[in-house]
Formats: sequence, structure tokens, C-alpha cells
Amino acid sequence: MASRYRLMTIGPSHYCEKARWGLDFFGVDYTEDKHPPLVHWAWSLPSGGGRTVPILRAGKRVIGDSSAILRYLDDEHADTRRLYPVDDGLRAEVEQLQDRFDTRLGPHTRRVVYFHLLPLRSVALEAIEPGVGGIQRLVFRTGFPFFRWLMRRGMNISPTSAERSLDYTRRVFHAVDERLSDGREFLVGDVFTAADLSFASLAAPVLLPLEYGAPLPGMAELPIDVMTMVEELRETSAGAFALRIYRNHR
Ligand SMILES: N[C@@H](CCC(=O)N[C@@H](CS)C(=O)NCC(=O)O)C(=O)O
Repeated sequence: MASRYRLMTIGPSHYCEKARWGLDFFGVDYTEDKHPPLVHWAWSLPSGGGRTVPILRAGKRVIGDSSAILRYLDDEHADTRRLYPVDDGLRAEVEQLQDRFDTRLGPHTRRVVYFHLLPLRSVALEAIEPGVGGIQRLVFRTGFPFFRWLMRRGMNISPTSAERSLDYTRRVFHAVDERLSDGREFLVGDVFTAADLSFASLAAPVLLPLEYGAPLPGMAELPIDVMTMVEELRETSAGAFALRIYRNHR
């Protein structure tokens, strides 16, 4: 029987990882439909979920944003476990952090990683192709130089913008370091919440956790300056925290 939930994704996308993690957290049975970047528009736009993925189809509902997906799943499964605290004050804190990570971390870690990954055609394809259908794979492979050009334009990827994004990433990590400096185990309250899940998944492209829900390039495949950056960020309190969250909760 077809599962009630279908998640449309770009496999390695960290926003898609956020939604996938949410589905896994609630033990939901779902089918993931993976597409290459930009080719995905042919599915995302007609679905009514918008231009970006993840898009979750749940029966007749179509939800096109990773945080909206987490909230929806949380409401649907409220009798089992929660990603958002019941307490209003704690919930507001979780929402605020999640929003900050969505807008001020996700776009920057993505830009940094694509800046380094897009010149490495075979490494990029190894991350993007697993689980993608044959025709879409062929279209993306054949048109790779064009798609790469579009992606660089669409995400404003250049040496200067990538450097600036790495700086923003370091600043968000620093703010998380400070939050963790009192020895707390989780970002808000004393249980795992959507704030922890959002930080860990949106930081994942620059930390490369082993438990990531889709194949990511191995450290050995990456240029030395990327390995150095990943190692630097892994050694911060925020980086170590995200890796621990992955180990214990993914
Ligand atoms: N706010 C959205 C952002 C999702 C997003 O930016 N997804 C990217 C992949 S990482 C995408 O689909 N980009 C395609 C585009 O911008 O057209 C969310 O949280 O779901």
C-alpha cells in the first residue's frame, strides 16, 4: 500500500534533511521522491507546494517549508512525542531559534558548501544522484555545466560571497557556543526540540555528520581547505553539540 506521506526532496539538501529527520523522529512511514536541483521545479511547481523543497504531501495537504512540515508533524503526532514544547514561553524560544537558523544559518552553510562542491563535478554528482530516476539523472548530468551556472547565479555564489557566508556561519556557531556555555544539554529546556534538530541539520553541510540522512561527500574527497574548515567548525562547542545531537537523536 502506498504510504500516506510523500516527501519531495533534493537528496543532499539540508532543509530536506530537516523534514526527513522530522518524519523519522515521529516514526512516520513515507516515500521520498528525490530530484536534482532545478530539475525539481518540474515537480515542485505543479504540486502547489512552491519552488523550493522539501514539500510534504500528506493525503490532500501539501506543505512546502521545512519548519511548517515540522509543526504539522508535531500537531499530528502530539499524542506520541513532541518537537515543540507545550509551555508557551519555551515554545516561543524554540520558534525564534528555528527561525534564526532557517534564515541566518541555512543559506550560508549551503553557499559555502556549493562553492567548494560545484567545481568538483563527480563529487557533486555522487551527492546529488543517489535515488534520482534515470531520466532526471541523465538530464542533470548532461546539462551539468548549465545547471551549475544557474545554481551559482541563483544562490549568488562567488569567492567573496562564500567567504562572507563562512563568516556568518562562524558567527551563528559563536552565538550557539555562548548559549551552550552554561553546560546545558539542549538549546531550549531539557529535552530535544525542533531548535536542536534545526541547528544540527542546517549546520550539517559544514560538519558532515556520519548519521546524515543522505549520502554526503567523505572528508577524503574534499580539498584540504574544506577539510580544515570542517575540522575547525567541528571543534567549536556548537559543532561538537550538533555532532552529538546527530549521534544521539538521528
Ligand atoms: N524556507 C525553505 C527553504 C528551502 C530551500 O531553500 N530549499 C532549496 C534546496 S536546499 C531549494 O529548493 N531551492 C530551489 C530554489 O530556490 O528554486 C524551507 O525551510 O523549506
